[in-house]
Amino acid sequence: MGVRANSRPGTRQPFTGMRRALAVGALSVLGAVTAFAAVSGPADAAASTLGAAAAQSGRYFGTAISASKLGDSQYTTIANREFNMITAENEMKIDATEPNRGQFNFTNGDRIYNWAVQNGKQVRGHTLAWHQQQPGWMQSLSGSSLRQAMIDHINGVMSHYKGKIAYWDVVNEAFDDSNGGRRDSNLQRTGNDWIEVAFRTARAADPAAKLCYNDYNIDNWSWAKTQGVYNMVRDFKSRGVPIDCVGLQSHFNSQSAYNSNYRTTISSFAALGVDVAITELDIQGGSAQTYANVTNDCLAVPRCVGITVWGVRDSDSWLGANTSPLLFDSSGNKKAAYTSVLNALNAAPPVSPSPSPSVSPSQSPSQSPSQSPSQSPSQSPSQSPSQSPSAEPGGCSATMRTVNSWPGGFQSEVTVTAGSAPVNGWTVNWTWPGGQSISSLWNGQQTVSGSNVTVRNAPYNGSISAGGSTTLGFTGNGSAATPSVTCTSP
Ligand code: 9MR
Repeated sequence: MGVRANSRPGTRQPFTGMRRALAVGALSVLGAVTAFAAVSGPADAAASTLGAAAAQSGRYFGTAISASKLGDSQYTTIANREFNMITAENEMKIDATEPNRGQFNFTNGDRIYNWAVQNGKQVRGHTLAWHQQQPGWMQSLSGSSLRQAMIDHINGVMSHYKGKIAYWDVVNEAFDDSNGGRRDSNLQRTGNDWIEVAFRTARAADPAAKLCYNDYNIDNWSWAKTQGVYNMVRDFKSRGVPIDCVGLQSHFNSQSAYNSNYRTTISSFAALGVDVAITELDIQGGSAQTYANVTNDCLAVPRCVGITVWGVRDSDSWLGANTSPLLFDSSGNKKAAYTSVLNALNAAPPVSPSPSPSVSPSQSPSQSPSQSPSQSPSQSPSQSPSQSPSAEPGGCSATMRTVNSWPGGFQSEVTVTAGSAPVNGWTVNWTWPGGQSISSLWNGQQTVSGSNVTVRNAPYNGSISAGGSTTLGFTGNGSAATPSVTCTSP
């Protein structure tokens, strides 16, 4: 059973509850959601806050925020200084946002959202479809009416925040704790396709948000639950179900301990063509070494886009202050774990601005899981993206790369880059060499004429700043190919 939405943070379930966690996300292409990768500097200019230090390698460092604490100046001072990604701890959950069917309430969600953006931070949305923290009316539904209620809820919340959320935890904690299959729940009993329906609904509701699956106990690569989620993500990518990211909640404790195969887990998910985020990190006992290990594992994988800790001070944690799980003590002092995370972030090599890190074979799992995925990163991404002629000043250029491929299909990404002047509207064009076709495309509007494909910007990503870039993606039928892409702008 779950802890209700109105539970106090310290109110927690027995152990299974302690092992719950949440999701991750990715950087939106929206202007409102800018990539941290733009921040870079000399490698030896150590940053003095977590957010600035993470930004040096194009990542974010976030925290969960509780609306009830926004009046606590020690809390907001630390949060504002250190973090640049914000997750509402409870205020965007189902019971908070739709307490009565069809009546949405965004009062507290908006308080957190507004505090975040007014302080220059991005926001992760948490969470749209979950077996817990459902309002009473939803708990009593089943079958097609519950399915419809889930769809309506996703549409209602995502339309309110349309274009404003970098990553949405679309589905949270849908897998069983031990057997690698789905968790039984009222949502699961509406049919096994409920998760993909949630993702398709979410993509249509806000194409700019990166859509994440979020869960706890999927950190250890050898665990059946990890493999279950991995197989679902692989299946979704192969069938064009829109999923952009996986969130490893990463609530670590003695029974769900950090394992050195964590890096393998992160790189294996990334190799499927999704971003990975650490979404609810806390470590009972607060080991500085374990915090450093977690940070270094994320830094080792280009598509590990950021880390969120699940609270600011120990006294803010759902686990209770006596477990010492976070980076600041209950008086707001930096702990040894804080220093180890900051040092690890500062030691990471800076990256050049790149909104869409590519996946390289070096990210392939170096360890075999005990339950080896049936299909592993033999679907390696293309290392030679196509090049288009260099852009004239004021124009644009575009490249295509293969993100993933499988027998009879593939997934690709096109990066559109502005020249030395901003671009307001763009069109890219290419010709398929061998009968390929697009099955699903996002972040653009396509027109197909035989083997020729033209994609115009979507309503929300036509404006690119000088030297900046944006991406569109698609899944295709046939053999992966990277034809040259031309780009024009008015
Ligand atoms: O920290 C949240 C706590 O305040 C709530 O009472 C609880 C209700 O279920 O949810 C906690 O956050 C959870 C998150 O939403 C999902 N993963 C596990 C987190 C800790 O339980």
